[in-house]
Amino acid sequence: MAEIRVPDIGDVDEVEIIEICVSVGDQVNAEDSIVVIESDKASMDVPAGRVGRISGIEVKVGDRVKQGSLLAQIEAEDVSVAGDISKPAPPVERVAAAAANVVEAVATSGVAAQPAQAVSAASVDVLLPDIGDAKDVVVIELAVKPGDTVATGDLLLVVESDKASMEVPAPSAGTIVELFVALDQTVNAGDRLLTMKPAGATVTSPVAMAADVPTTAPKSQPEAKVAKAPVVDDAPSASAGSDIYAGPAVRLMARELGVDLAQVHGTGARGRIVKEDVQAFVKTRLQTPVAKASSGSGIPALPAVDFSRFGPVELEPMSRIRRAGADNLHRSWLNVPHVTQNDDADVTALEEFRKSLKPEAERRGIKVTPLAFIVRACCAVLKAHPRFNASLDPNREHFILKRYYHIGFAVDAPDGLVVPVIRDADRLGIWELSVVINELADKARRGKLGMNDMQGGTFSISSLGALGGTGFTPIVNAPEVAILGVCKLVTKPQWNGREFVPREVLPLSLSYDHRAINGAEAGRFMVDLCGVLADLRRLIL
Ligand code: CAO
Repeated sequence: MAEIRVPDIGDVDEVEIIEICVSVGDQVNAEDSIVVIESDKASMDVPAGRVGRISGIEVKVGDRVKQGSLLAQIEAEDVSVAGDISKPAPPVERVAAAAANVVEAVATSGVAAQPAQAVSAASVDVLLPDIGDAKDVVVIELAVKPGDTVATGDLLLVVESDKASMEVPAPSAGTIVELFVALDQTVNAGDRLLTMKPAGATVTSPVAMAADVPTTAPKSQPEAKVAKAPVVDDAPSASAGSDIYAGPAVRLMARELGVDLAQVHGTGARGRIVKEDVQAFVKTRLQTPVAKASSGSGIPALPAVDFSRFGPVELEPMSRIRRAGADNLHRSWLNVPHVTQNDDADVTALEEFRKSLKPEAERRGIKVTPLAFIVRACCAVLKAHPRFNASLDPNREHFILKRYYHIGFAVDAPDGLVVPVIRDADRLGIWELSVVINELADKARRGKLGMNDMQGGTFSISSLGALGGTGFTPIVNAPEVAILGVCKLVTKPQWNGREFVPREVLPLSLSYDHRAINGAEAGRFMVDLCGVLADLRRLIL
């Protein structure tokens, strides 16, 4: 039996118990919150500190407690790492003061502060690095466990967003002390993933770390940094942009259930959102009659049909990427007024030229398809028509014209449609473009695209040219404003004024956001694009 006591609370005399997160008999993990305490500056989750079963709770909501006060008892199972949780962490004046400053900085500026220096610096926390604009990525692979030794760069774990997966490597050689994440758990940039002891340091008890003074986790550190639990949650008066008053445990629960905490009414002290509020919110939503539910856009939902009444059916699971793709496409389709403009480009000369490159391409080991030429031509035409290489600002007051040309192209990968991005495509020649397209398509098909491979696109191309078709309506890859669909080139008779002559014709379908682009502008864009594809010499004009 071990005791859980109030850890070092810096220079604060007393704190209030504002939430009790467990009941007697609950099985808990080391990082699970037992209670939430609050001073006049910040609130703080007190973690269990080890794996075990809660055998007693000694406080109730509203109690005022001091550092070292008994909170709960636990029948601990975890005896692998030394540490006595019955003792509060020794007060450390210097760090307590630093931590108080951090809390103050968060409360006044709303900007995440760097953590104070660690007291017991033998262990370091590895945080999830910057993951671009992805949110709530899922841990899909854990490559290490406590006790494992790793070298710098060894794989620690793999996370996956809607679009891509990313490997998190060891920032230094050392020994894994404790994991704070599990498979399928959702994490965000700055979240603590694990603690490791760098080679040459002595092991620190995870419990001792959990009793360290509060601080904030950095939001987007590219590499692992020292940080300590428990994590401070902003007080109600804290930063703009963090109006939600809830502790980490409640936030985790909300993330797992897909609940937007902004919509949840808090019934805890001073309006704090507690677990019961999240549960009540979910219950209410589930009880909303399906027939009355809408898709969120005022569109009546389709009725659920039991198809097995009409014949045998089989359920085939949709991959995560396919589900996410479906959501993105639906969102774009509902938000963007689409218009599609079709045209044919005469690519007879282009095809002659491309075919003439074949021997050299073979020598170089490069496959050159029409796509590289289309990307190159699009860059030239986008420069002449900057609104096609733009986004609308959310207030609809400006076009955000992008002076870089990152061209996304749809790849039909086994797990679903993905759109890798060719960076600065306007600076690449046909050989380079062909290599990059092949590499990205290959990575996409093997499910190896990283977050960076998929971000920052300014215009997209969806080529079904190898398959067929004479035209289709590609869906704009919002927040981009236009996408070019490409179908199979065919030989067609063209009247040259005297006779019909065979020409190689490439069907193109440009879908665009009609809020950003007028029909006449789209018409001019297509005329110019067809002009460049018909005569590549225009690229050097
Ligand atoms: N017309 C006729 N033939 C074409 C063509 C076109 N428009 N585009 C490509 N081809 C030919 C290529 O030249 C190649 O022929 P060879 O094998 O004789 O050299 C063959 O078709 C196969 O090309 P590819 O598909 O390997 O290469 P690509 O550069 O044309 O396209 C990629 C690469 C990744 C875009 C493509 O493989 C792909 O995945 N397309 C599907 C995109 C998709 O799903 N879009 C729908 C998204 S929903 O809007």
